[in-house]
Amino acid sequence: MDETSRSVHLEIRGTVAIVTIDSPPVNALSNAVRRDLKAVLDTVAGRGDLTFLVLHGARTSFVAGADIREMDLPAEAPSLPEVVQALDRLAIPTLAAITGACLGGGLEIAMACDARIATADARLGLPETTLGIVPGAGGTQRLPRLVGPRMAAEMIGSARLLTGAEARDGGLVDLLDPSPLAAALTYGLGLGKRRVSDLPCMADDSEAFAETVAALKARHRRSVAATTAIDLVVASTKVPFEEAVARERAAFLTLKDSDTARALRYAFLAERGTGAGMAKWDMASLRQVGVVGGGTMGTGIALAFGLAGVSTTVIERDDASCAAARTRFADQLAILVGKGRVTQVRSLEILGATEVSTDWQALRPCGLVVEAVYEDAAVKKEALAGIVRHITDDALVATNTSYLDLDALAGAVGTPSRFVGLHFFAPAHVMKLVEIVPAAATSRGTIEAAMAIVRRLSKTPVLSGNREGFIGNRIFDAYRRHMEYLLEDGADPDRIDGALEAYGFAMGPFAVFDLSGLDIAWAMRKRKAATRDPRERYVRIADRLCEAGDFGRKTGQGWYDYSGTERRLSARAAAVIDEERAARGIERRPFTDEEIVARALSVMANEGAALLAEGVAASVSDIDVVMISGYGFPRAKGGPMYAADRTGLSRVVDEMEAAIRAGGGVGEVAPLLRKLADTGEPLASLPRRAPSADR
Ligand code: T1G
Repeated sequence: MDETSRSVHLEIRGTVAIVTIDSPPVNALSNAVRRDLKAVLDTVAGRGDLTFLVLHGARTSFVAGADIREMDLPAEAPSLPEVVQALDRLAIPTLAAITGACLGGGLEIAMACDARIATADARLGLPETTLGIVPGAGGTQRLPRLVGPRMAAEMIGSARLLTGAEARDGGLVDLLDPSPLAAALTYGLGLGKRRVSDLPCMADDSEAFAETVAALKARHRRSVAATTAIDLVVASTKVPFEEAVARERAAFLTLKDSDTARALRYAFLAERGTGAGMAKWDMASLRQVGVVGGGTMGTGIALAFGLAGVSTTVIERDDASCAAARTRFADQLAILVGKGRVTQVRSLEILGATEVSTDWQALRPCGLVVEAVYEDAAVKKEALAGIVRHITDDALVATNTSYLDLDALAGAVGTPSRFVGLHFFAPAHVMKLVEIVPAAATSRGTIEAAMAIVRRLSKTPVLSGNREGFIGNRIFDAYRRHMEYLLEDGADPDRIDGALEAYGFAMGPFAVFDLSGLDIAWAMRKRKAATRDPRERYVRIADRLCEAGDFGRKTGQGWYDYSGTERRLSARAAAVIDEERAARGIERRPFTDEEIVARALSVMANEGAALLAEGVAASVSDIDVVMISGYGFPRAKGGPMYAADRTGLSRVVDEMEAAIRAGGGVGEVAPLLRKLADTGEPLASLPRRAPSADR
């Protein structure tokens, strides 16, 4: 007997019901899947001849959770709790056979079964809080009944995923098997009913539990979703199942429609949409990668490949530089081991797969070579010319650069169609963002390969036109300038940083300058001094700090003084700020947090609109991804373009006009921004297009 619906199949094999969820790419619980699954469960419930049911996912995933693409739309019946309830109430034993992702609503379904069999490398967890919501179909109540409230609070509060093996150790999975479906069919006959919802709540009055809860809530105090979820797990130790599930559902429904949850869903999809329309590239040719230059960036890039399981060869100029590169690489890896991000065994494998050498012949087997020498066009050209002499004709060549002109470098690569810019952010093995910058001659195939390779590194690739600053640094530079105007006009660095950090930035701009080194931007300003618009307001404070040798953290002092435990405005910075205000006859005025944030956001959105009009950025969402994944913009606010749409573009334009006045009248409101503000259309209405900017 075989009943088939579109996204969920029911096969009756003898007396066993095999239910297959089949909805590419990851079996998310869309309206259609919920409807079809409920129909199948109703069919099963109506039959008296079945002995047990096995639920599994087609292809590589079990179920990746609720369908994030549908969560902004009105919910359609049946709801996930209704589906979960139908599964929970079946009279026959039920088993979940789990491979791949079993996340969110997927795990809630698996926990509504009587037993779970998984592969050792399956991924199980409730990551809802990363989307600004709490589990909405019993997850906060069933998980603590299986793994205990302490572990459940930690898993849900921190959105921690477990491997199948860890889940078995924790009690979430009953059995590991490389073929869970086959195992389920074998073991199902002996299985009795064991509804998780019928298990008693595990009261826990221990001090350890109270401490865990308090520590978790403190750690996640900025996330309403996380603190609410932790409270719901605590409720599981005290409140009957039905009542607690009703509370959970109410919290889920409220949070689902919050601004934060909407922004986080947008960010999730924006990050995955950066390569929209690009063909898939076959990674098979990428068994080995070369990196020329074993400095901080080069070793970081090599480590990023090592972490992704790709062997690398790092080329340095002499034995001493090789030794230094090896030490740098090993030190960065050791930090990851220390933090528990990489096991000792894995770190030895990575070290074994990384060669550091002076022999350029070693680049021969590489499918890609990344040039990561000093950021200077002449030095880079020489390195690129050296690379092409030693590689095969089909190998790709990349340059790691943050501002150089790709077309100027492309001449050094004999066949520039295989050449592309990759702008990694430091530390390259940690930061998610990589800007992909084609030269005019770069082929589409090379761009597609670069996008795929960066994804393989579990990073987020964003395509940028070849224009000074690419996407991120162009926006950051405008942001820096305008924050310096606010500074000179009266808002001290700690005021500005405090306002932006309260908004959600990982770090305010002045703290970022101190971290990356004031000398870097100083050198850039000197380089550009000759071409700067003489009418542009120029704030000299940072230059004066540099002249005094204060480069930020690396010299112990910059905008802030790092001699104590707390961040304190440096005495020199305070004095220079006062002197410069006085020298320019500026009457200091106060700024509210709202004014500071509004200024920062409008400047970013304005520069973003200019980048779109110039064809440097392909889409509004790409710009948001750059700022979130490379510049610490709060994910929960969706990015500067998303935030501008929420604010309303007319207000953003008004604020930008004020910013331009503060900058001495230089610059303009991006015409695209003004046009949209006039017509009332949002930035989000702009279509994606291919970036095409030439210098
Ligand atoms: N909904 C819709 N699409 C999804 C999706 C989802 N949940 N998960 C993945 N996709 C799409 C993604 O957009 C991409 O599409 C493709 O799948 C591959 O994803 C009630 C409410 C599953 C580990 O938070 O963590 O359940 O670009 O590029 O690196 O309590 O995606 O190919 O068109 O990321 O192999 C909770 C989110 C939901 C899981 C796969 N679930 N997903 O990673 O590929 S809330 C999650 C992931 C919930 C209930 C609540 C990962 C992955 P396209 P990918 P990957």
